[in-house]
Order: sequence, then C-alpha cells, then structure tokens
Amino acid sequence: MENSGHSHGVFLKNSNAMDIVLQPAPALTYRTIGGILDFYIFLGPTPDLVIQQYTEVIGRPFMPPYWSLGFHLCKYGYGTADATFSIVEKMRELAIPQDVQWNDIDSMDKFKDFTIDLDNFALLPDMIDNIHRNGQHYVIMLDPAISSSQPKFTYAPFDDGMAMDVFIKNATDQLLIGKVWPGNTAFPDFTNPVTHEWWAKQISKFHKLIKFDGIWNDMNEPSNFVFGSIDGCPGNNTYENPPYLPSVEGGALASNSICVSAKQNWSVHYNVHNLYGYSETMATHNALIQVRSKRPFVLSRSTFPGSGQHTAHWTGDITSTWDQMYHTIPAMLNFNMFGIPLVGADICGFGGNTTEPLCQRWQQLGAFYPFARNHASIASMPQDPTVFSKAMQDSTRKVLLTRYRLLPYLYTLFHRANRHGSTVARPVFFEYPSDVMTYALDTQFMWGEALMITPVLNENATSVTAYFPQDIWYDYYTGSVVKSGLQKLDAPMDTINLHVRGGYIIPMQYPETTTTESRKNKFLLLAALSLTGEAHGMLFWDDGDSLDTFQNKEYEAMKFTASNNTIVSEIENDGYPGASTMMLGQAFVYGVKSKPNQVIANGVIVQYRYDVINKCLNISGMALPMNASFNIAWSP
Ligand code: MIG
Repeated sequence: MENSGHSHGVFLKNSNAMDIVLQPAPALTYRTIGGILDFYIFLGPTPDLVIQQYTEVIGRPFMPPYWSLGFHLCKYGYGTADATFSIVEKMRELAIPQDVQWNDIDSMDKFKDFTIDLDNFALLPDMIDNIHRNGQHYVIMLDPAISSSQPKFTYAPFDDGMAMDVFIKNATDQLLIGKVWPGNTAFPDFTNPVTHEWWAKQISKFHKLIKFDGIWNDMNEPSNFVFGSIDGCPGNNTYENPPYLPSVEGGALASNSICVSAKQNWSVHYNVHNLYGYSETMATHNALIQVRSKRPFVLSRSTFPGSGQHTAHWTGDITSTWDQMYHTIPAMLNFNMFGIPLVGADICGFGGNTTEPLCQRWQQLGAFYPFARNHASIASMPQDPTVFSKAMQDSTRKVLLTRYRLLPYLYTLFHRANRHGSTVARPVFFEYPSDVMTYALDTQFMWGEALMITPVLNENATSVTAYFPQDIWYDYYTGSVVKSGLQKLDAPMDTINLHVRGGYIIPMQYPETTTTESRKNKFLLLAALSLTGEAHGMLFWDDGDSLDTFQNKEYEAMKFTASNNTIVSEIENDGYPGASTMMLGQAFVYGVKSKPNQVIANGVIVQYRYDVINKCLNISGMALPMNASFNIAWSP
C-alpha cells in the first residue's frame, strides 16, 4: 500500500533457496542463491488489480467442484473404516452438514500409497458407495515417497516406477533412497513427463479399487525423516555446501528433505526443490481429470506461485489454541493474495487437544474458510462436531447451514477468481484502500465485496469489537443497521457476526446437509440497499462438477440490479443444461425506508412482510424462473 491509498506488487519469480529480509529503511532485501532474477512489477492501482495482474503471470486458480465447498471431516487415526463411517452416520443423524469424508495414511497397508489396510479398512469400498449414494464425496491421501524395500513384484507402484525410470537419482546416478512413513522410499521426479504417466496409471488402478473423488498431497516439500538420503549427501559438493546459506531449517539445504545435488528432469534439485509440491500437484490434478473426467480436487501442503491452478492448500500442522486460531486468518488472507483462494486451516486445530468452546468458535470461523475442513492428529482427542454437547452441535449446524446458504455467492466468487484472479476471502483493506484503519485488520475479513465476517477469537468472550469502514452495513441475520467505526457487537456462543455491505446483492440457496441436496432447492436474494436505494450482484451457476463449463458455455450467468424499488435480473449467459430448474423463491431487501403497499413479481402480486424496526422487506412464496430475466417491484 502506498500512502496515496494506491497499491502495487513486486514479484521475484525464483525457485531457489532465499532469504527475504525486511529492512527498517523501509526496504526488502532478497538474497537468492541461484536461478534467474525475473522481477515483475504490478501497478494495480487497487489491491484487487494487483492480484489480478499477479495471477495473470503465475496462472489463475482452478474452478473447484461445487462439493469441495461443502464441509469436510478428517482425522489421522480413525483406525478403521467402521470408525470412520460411524462419524459420517452420526453427522447425518444430527443433521449437521457434511459433504466430504477423508482418511489419512492409517487407511493404507503399512503407510504405502495405493494400498488399503485390509485388517481395518476392508470395508472402505462399501463405505464410499454409501457416501456416494448420499450425495457425498471421499478424499484419500497420497504421499509422494514410494516404499522401496519390499521384495520385487509385491508392490507395483515401485516396480512400475523402476521400469519407467521415474525416481530421483543422486549426484552419482544411483537411486536416492530416503525414509518416510513406509520406511525406505524413493522420490518420484514429477518434473519428468513420464512420471505423470506413471502417477496417473497408479491412480487409475487404485481408483478401480476405491472410488475416491479427491486427492490429498502431504509431505511434498519433499519431507524426509533422514538427512538427504539413507546414505547422507556428498560432502564436498557446491550444491550441498553453497558459499551462502539462507537461514533454512536445520542449517542445511538437505535437512528434513532430499540431497539438493540430486538430479531431476527440470534441473538439479538445488534449483527446483521449491517446485516439488508444485510439480506433484500438476500430476495429481491431471491424473484425476483422466480418471474421473470431472473437475479435480487436490489439496497440497507445499505450494509455489501458480499452484492455485492445480490445488487447494491447508496451513499444515497447527495446534489447538486460541492464538493459533487467530493466526489462521492472516494465513488464509495471504494465500488468497498468493492466487490460492481455496485455502483453510485445520478447524479446531491439528495438534494437541481442543476444548469445546475453542472448537465451537473455530467451527464458526472455519465455516468461512474458503476450504472448510476439521482435521486432527492421531494423538488428539476426536474433535468432529458429534463428540461435543448439544449446544455445540446446534451452533455448528447453524453456522454450517449459513455457509451452505451462502454457497452460490461463494461459488460465484470462485468463478471470478478463476476468470480474473480476484481474491475470494479478502482483507478489509482490499475494499477500502484509502482507509488506513483497515490496513492491519486481521481479526475480521470479507468474502468478496459484500460480506464482513467477524469471528470471536478470545476465550469466554460473548462480545466482539469490529471495525466498519465508512459505508452502510446491515446485520446479515436481522437487517438492522450498524454504524461505521469501531463497534462492540454481541456475540453469543451460538453466533458468528456477519454483516452485509449496502449496495450489494448476495445470491443464496436454501441449505441442506449436502450440496447435492441444497443444489436442488430454490434460490434467494439478499439485496442490501445503499443510501440511494441501489444494489447490484451476480450469480455464476453450472452443474458444479463438469470440466470447462465456462469454455463450453454450459453455465448461467446473471446480473441483479436494485434501484427505484425494483430488483431486476439480466441474463448474461443461458447455457447450463439444468437452468430451467433454477427458481427464485424469496428475496430480502434491507434498507427499505417505509412499508410498501404491494409487491409484484413478474406482474403477479406476491406475499411479503415488512419489519418496521429494522426496515427490511421479506418477499416470499415466489417461484420465478431464473433462466429468464425477472422483475420484483415494491410500491413505496
Ligand atoms: O508426518 O499423514 O500435515 O495433516 O495428518 C505427519 C499424517 C504426516 C502431516 C500432515 C497432517 C497429517 C499427517 N502428516
């Protein structure tokens, strides 16, 4: 941000190890130990334009499948398919929304990729069938390191990989062997096109066994339990011992990873270490397309500029503390600026044990992570919503239903990220670049232009102080107006504060406990009027799962405009094959100054209620086809 309120961006495109030091000057010093000095300057001048320009260079984020915007549950160490499934069932019984169930490495046979532990997870295929029959989805983990020390012909992924020559070699051209979960392992070189073929082949074979929908790429820094390799790394080697060493973890480049003198197709590992996860998720993304012929979902721990084209991201192993929960907000906002908008942290924390109040508040915050997954370590107590009190379950159901209701808005934001590179979850200053009070605000954030989210981040708090930039703001739930400036808001345990910005129209849909079901429901509009009685918004909609719906024009795109006591829609593209089932059932208009005498939708008188205290109009009982323009007018 410049003092003028304008902004710009600077990007050094370089994959080598580097220090970036913030100087008091103020200035940044980059010290990179290799590669090309490719600098880009993005002139903005708005923060949003800076990110649009940056993502034009690095690649725009992929369009996520609709189901991946639902709520995900995972834990390392469920132990059995039964134990996993009982949670899915309990979630259904309690009617708490869940779209996706995951398993971690404990579902594998001795932690080997592409295997199932038949003693404990033999029922996995049945569970996945059931999950699919209920309109839900399932994600597996694939670590990059491939077990290398079993007898020949007992583990095809390794044998095939040897035959196809996909594994990374050390400086003297022998197979580089490290140690990860399965024991001794080889590391696929995902910068080699042949490796992509091999990876897709393994994924396709495994998919015949279990019908997973998405893939989780962990340990892809790449992470290694031994230094460099089981034989260490060459001693007097300039790559391993460069003249300058940035302040890397463990005091050596190969620490917790593989030897940087190792050889890859793109270059020596020294140059492409930071692209390991990037290249792996490229391969995983493309393999999923080949295998499922649907929009892929990949989650990766390691990322690089441009990874947003192929993968979602989570922020790794955080602990279950109030302080770490707070830090997930800047992390999520950073990754939106990095062009990886589908990002979230492990809801309720990964390591350590959560408490019920922490998890309750974290479920509320996490319902507004673009990627919303509750995940915990093997040593942590179970922390899915089903294990807590009824009050906690009720508030989690409530906030997840709110998320599901808002998904058409979120999905539209993802479409805009995909087409133009804008952020989805964004810092408040992105919308108010001339208001310096917003610059350091990291305890609240926005979805797009229109929705302000203010979570509770402190234990025992039942109120929260929020900053509202100069504008007109409505309470999302009631439509009551909140004044600009610092405001103390009530925040009872069962509620997260949400506010809608005047001038915007938010498309919504009646929620169900899966997106498969909610997608069948009618839509709603929330029009938050500006002081002059105007508002606008848009909706992007398609089947949520097919590839390239935008390119093939198989989508609906429409604009909504409110002015002169009327909301009209305008169709920009009418190509979604299911468009005739899209109906508008209800519209809320916030900021209507007086009670209307009548409301007419497409020429017909419709029911409405007017809240004189909050000045809100609630127009219900409609069924307006959304694939044609409609018109809702209230007489003043
Ligand atoms: O060495 O697969 O960040 O989410 O549960 C730890 C087990 C490996 C680290 C991931 C975490 C995952 C865990 N993994």
